[in-house]
Amino acid sequence: MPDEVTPYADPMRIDVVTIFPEYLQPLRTALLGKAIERELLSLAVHDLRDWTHDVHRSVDSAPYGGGPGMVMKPQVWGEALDDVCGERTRLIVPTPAGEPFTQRLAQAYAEQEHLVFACGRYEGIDQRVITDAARRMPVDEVSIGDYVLAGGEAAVLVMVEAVARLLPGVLGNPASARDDSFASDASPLLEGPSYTRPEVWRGQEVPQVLRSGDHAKIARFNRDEALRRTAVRRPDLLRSAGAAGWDRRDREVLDDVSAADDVADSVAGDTRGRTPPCDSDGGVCDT
Ligand code: JAH
Repeated sequence: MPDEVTPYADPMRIDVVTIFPEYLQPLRTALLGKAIERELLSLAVHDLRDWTHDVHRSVDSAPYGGGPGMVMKPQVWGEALDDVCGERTRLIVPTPAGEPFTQRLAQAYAEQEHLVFACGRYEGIDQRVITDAARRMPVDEVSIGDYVLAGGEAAVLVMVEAVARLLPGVLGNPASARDDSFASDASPLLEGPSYTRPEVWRGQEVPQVLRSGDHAKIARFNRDEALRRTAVRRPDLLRSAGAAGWDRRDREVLDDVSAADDVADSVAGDTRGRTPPCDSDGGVCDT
């Protein structure tokens, strides 16, 4: 009979190699902490400097070809990965030059037995480390977005959280993971807004339809809001969805957003469905 410390299956194993092991401690908090406690996931964080041999425990050196910054040494990383990786490892290296991390990739990772994350710092890791590891195991260089961090650690926090919540038994309610806006089979729209009690808060009412109990109307309202929000914030998602799946009402809502957009193009100060900025003088005009 399953109880709270009985795993659903063999727990996934995650190893992280970093020069800042304490940076990964948040992974033992909240949902992930509970998953580890319940043995749905086992996590080990390693200090890369444990694989150095010199008195200075040095992990970096100047780049061939010149240029700013330092590059992480291949010998130290090579030995670390030899020890930490196994027969069934998938190695993940966060880098701004990587393939985009998406919900699809999170789902693929959630099906693996063993993930190893290698956190670079400085200008990154000597490329031969990645090439060498790829002789023995699948290796992904992955980016969580188009910005530069000081190292891969924060990206690992993001990816491990995205993966862990997909593991069987981790979420209280298994429907929550399925219904996410980026779940592979869901319609590729952003989620619309959510509301809870009270009905009126600081002068703002919860939309009447959500209190009507008319489930068909509520579903249509939620879809309209999702379409509008996606058109304004992520028009790229609508283009990749393709018009094939739109019903008549979808097209009305989307035409409406583009019509509003055309008007807005000629009006100063328009916010086009984005949240308007706060009006610090309370709307009083000084002219
Ligand atoms: C920066 C090593 N896609 C976000 C991201 C991921 C990793 C890094 N930067 C941004 C990074 C310096 C060294 C990795």
